[in-house]
Amino acid sequence: MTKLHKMDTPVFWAEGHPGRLQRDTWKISISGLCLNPFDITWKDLLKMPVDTVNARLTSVTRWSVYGQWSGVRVSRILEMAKADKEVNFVRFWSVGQIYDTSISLEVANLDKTILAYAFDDEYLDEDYGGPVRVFCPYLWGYKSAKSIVKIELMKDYRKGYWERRGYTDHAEIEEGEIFDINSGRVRRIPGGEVKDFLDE
Ligand SMILES: Nc1nc2c(c(=O)[nH]1)N[C@H]1C(S)=C(S)[C@@H](COP(=O)(O)O)O[C@H]1N2
Ligand SMILES: [Mo]
Repeated sequence: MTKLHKMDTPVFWAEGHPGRLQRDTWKISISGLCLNPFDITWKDLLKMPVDTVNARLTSVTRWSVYGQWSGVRVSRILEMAKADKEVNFVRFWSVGQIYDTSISLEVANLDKTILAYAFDDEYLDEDYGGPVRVFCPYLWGYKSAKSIVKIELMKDYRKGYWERRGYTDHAEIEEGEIFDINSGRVRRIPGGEVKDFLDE
């Protein structure tokens, strides 16, 4: 059992659980408005410098989990793709390509926005978006698409799975109460990336 399981972190698969996925043959295609579209494999990702982020995944359904996420910064991938000047949004597609979500290029390029493959030094399993998922602590969790197979560079915004169903396009984390998985307590968050609690 991984740490995320032990802490009883919710497992969200709105489109249905994908079942077993193979790390060794995992491949993410980077396409859209760029000079150098390419595929990146699990092995390629592991050869890149490791970017480690100590931060929280916080769901609009009012829970938040803290830990050490590691992987590769999305900005490194965008640099390799040589994005065109007109790119404004980055769209992430999950396995099966039913679930997608997009973030602004600006947020995609922030340091803590990563393609994550591990949590607290354990590889992510399928429940939590392995082999590779987006981890973006700045925004509500629905922007952190799991089990990524495709990254698309776009000029114009497209609503994703949850945005079409009414969640905001910007996904800014709002002040209010959340259940903190790490402490097992309900706590108040200030809004924006969750770093501290208001009741500390
Ligand atoms: N493919 C896919 N990615 C997804 C989701 C989903 O339903 N399917 N749910 C999102 C939401 S709403 C949240 S809060 C987080 C939850 O991550 P977890 O299931 O690993 O806890 O994943 C996000 N990524
Ligand atoms: Mo969520």
